[in-house]
Amino acid sequence: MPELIHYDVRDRVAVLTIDNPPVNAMGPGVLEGIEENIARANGDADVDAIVLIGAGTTFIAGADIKIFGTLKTREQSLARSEATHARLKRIEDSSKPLIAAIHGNALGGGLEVAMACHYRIIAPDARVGQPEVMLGIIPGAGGTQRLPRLCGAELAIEMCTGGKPVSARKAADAGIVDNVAGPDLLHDAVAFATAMAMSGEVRKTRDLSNKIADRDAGVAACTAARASLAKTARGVKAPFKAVDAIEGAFTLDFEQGSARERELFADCVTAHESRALVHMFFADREAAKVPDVPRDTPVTKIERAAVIGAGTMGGGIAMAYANAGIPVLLKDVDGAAVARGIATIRKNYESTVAKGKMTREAMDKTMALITPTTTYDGFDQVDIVVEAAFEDMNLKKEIFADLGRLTKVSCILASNTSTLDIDEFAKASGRPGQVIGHHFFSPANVMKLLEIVRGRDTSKEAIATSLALAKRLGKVGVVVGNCFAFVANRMLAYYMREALLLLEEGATVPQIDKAMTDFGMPVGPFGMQDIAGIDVGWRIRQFLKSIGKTRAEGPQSEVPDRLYEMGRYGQKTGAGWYKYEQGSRERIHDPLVDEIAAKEAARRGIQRRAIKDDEIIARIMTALANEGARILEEGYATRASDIDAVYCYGFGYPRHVGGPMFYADSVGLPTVLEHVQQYRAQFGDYWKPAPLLEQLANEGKTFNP
Ligand code: T1G
Repeated sequence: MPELIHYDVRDRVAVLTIDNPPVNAMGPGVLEGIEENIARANGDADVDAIVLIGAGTTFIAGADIKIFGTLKTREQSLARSEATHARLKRIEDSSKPLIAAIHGNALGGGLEVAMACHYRIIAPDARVGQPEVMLGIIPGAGGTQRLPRLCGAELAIEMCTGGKPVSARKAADAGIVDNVAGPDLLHDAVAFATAMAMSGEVRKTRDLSNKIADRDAGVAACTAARASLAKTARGVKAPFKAVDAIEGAFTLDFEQGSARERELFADCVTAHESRALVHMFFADREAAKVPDVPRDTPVTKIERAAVIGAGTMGGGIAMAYANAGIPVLLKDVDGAAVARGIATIRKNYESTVAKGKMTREAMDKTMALITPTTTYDGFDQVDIVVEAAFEDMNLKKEIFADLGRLTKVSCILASNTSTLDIDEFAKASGRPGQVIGHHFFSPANVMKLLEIVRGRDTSKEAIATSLALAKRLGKVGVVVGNCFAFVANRMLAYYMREALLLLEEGATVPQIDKAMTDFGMPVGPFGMQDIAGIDVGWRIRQFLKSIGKTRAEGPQSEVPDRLYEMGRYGQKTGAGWYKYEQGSRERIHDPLVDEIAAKEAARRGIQRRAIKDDEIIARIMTALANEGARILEEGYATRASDIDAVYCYGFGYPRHVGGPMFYADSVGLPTVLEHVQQYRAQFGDYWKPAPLLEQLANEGKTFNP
C-alpha cells in the first residue's frame, strides 16, 4: 500500500501531504491516514501547528466516487457517513492549530475536510465547491452544517444546489477561507500556521454561530430556494435534499443537523438519480479513451481554424472556436452569404450580452477572432478545417479535393456531415488519414456533444487531436464508427419512428411530447422538429430516397410529408406539428394534425386506439435500446456509456436518467427483450431483437458492465 499521507516537519509545523493520484480522492485509507498523522503531530513535541496539503495538481477532489456503487442500502450508507462524521470531529478536535492549504480544487469531501480544519489558506487560482448534486447526492461529510456556519445561508445554498465551484477570491470574501496565498502556498501556509500557534487559538467550525444565528432568515432563504428550484430542477431531487439539510443548520444543533444530513444523503445515494449521474460522470471520462488510440498518441496543436459554410451550423461552429480563443476563418460562397452568417453570430452574442452572461468588451474580443472570407486565402495556415456545407455528396467531394490541395499536410480535415459516408469524400481529399467527422449539434456553440466519426483510414493522431480539441471547445467528444447516420442520428431515427407510429395509432402530438418531457427530455420529438424545421427533415428524406435508404427499418409515417406539402415547416412558418401565434414560440395543439394522422392511419389500415403514456415511453425507449444494441454489436460504438453520452449531450436526454442504454439496464434487459418480442408480435418483424440484447438478457447481464 503506497504511503497516502507524507509527514514532514518544517519550522515546527507538521506538513501532512495527501498523495493519492490523480486527484487525491478520499479513497480507502486517505481520511484514516489524515487522522492518524494529525494525532501523531499532536503528540509530536517538535510540532506547534499542522498544515494539510495535497500532492500533485490539487487538494482533495472529494470522496472516491467509485465507492458509491458499493452503498446498496440506506443502512450501509448511514454506517459509512456516521464513521466519517465522527472521524472529522476528531480531526476538528486537534489541540494544535490545523490549517488546510488548498491548491487546484477542494471539492465535495475535500472542502468538507478543509472546513473541519481550524483555518484555510488558498492559492489564488484554486477553487472550492460542493458539486455533489451533479452526482445526485448532497454533501455527506458535514458540509451542509459547516459551510453555512462559514458563509451563511445564501452562498451555502447556491454552492450545494448548483454544484458550481467558487473562486479563491469569492471564498475568501465569503469567509469560507481565511487567506489567499501568494505564489508559494506551502510557504505561506507554514507562516500562517506558525502565527496561529503563537496565538494558540484553535477555531472549530462546528462551534461557529454568528452566520447561522438568524434562524428565520435561514429558513426563509431555504423556502425561497425551494421555490426557485421548483422552476429549474426538471425532475432532479438532490438539490431539494441539500436545501433540507442546510435548513437543519439553522433549526437544529450541530449533532441533530448532521444526523439529518446523513439521513438525506442515504436517501440520495441509493436512488436511481445518483446511480445515473455517477454513471454519466464516468461515461464522460471513458468516452475519451479509445482502445486502439493510446493516451500518448501525438496530437496536433490547434492554433488556427477555418469553417466552410456560414449557415446555422457553420456559424455556431465558428462561435465554438472563437469562444475557446481560437482564431477562425469563416468561408462561404459569396459576400452576402458570409454577411448573413456574421449577422446571425453577432445577434447571438448580442443576446448573450443582453442576458448579462458576457460583457460587450468580451463580445468584441471574441467576434474579432472570426474572419469572414469568400476565398481559400489563409487556408494554408490553419491546423483544422471544419466543412459545414450543404448535405450533398458531390459538393463535399469538391470541397475536400480543394482542401487536400490547399491546406498543409498536418491539417485536420473535418466534416460536420450528420449522415454522409466519410470515406467517400476522404478519398477525394487525397489525404484520408486526416479526414474525420466532427458532427456538432444545433446550436453548435451550445450543445456539448461532438460526435467524432472515424473513417476507414482516419489516423490515430487525427482521432487523438479531435478528442483533445473537444475538451478545449468545452465539448464531450465521443468517437463512433462510420455507419449510416453514425450513432446519434441513427438512434434518433428509431426514436422518431415510434413517435410517428404512436401518433398514427391514436396518441396526440401534445400527449407524446408531454410524456417525453415528463420523462425528462428538454423538448418532445414534435416540438424538436418544429424548432429544427420540418422542411429540413423532408429534404433529408428526399436525399435518402434518392440513394435508396430510409432512416429506420420498419414503416415510415408520411404525416411529416403531408405537413411539408402544406408549407407547415414549424416555428419558422407559424405552423408545423403545433401552431404558433405571431411572434410567439408557445406550442398550441392543432387538431388538424390529428386529422391528418387519422387519415394516414386509415390509408395504412391502422386501427386507432387510446394510448397510455407508459406505452409511449416504453415503445420509444425500447426502440432506442434495441438499436443501441445493434450499434454496439456492429462495433460502431466502443461501449454502451458512449451511446448514453451521445444521447445526453446531443439531444438533452436527462443525465439523471443515465442515457438510453443505462435506462434499459435499470428497467432490466429481460424486460426490454420481452417488450421487443411483444411489439414484434403486435407490429411486425421490423421489431426483431438485436442479438446482443438477447444474449445479455439471457445471461442476466447489462449493457453497461
Ligand atoms: N473519485 C474518483 N475518481 C475521480 C474523482 C473522484 N472524486 N475525481 C476525478 N476522478 C478521476 C477521473 O475519473 C479520471 O480518471 C481522473 O480522476 C482525472 O479526472 C463526502 C460524497 C477534480 C475537477 O464531484 O470534477 O465528495 O479517467 O479527467 O479534467 O460529501 O475530476 O483518468 O481514469 O476529470 O483535470 C465530489 C469530481 C465527490 C469532483 C479534475 N467531487 N471530479 O478534472 O480530470 S462526492 C466531485 C472532478 C463527495 C462528500 C461527497 C474533476 C476535477 P481517469 P478528470 P480534470
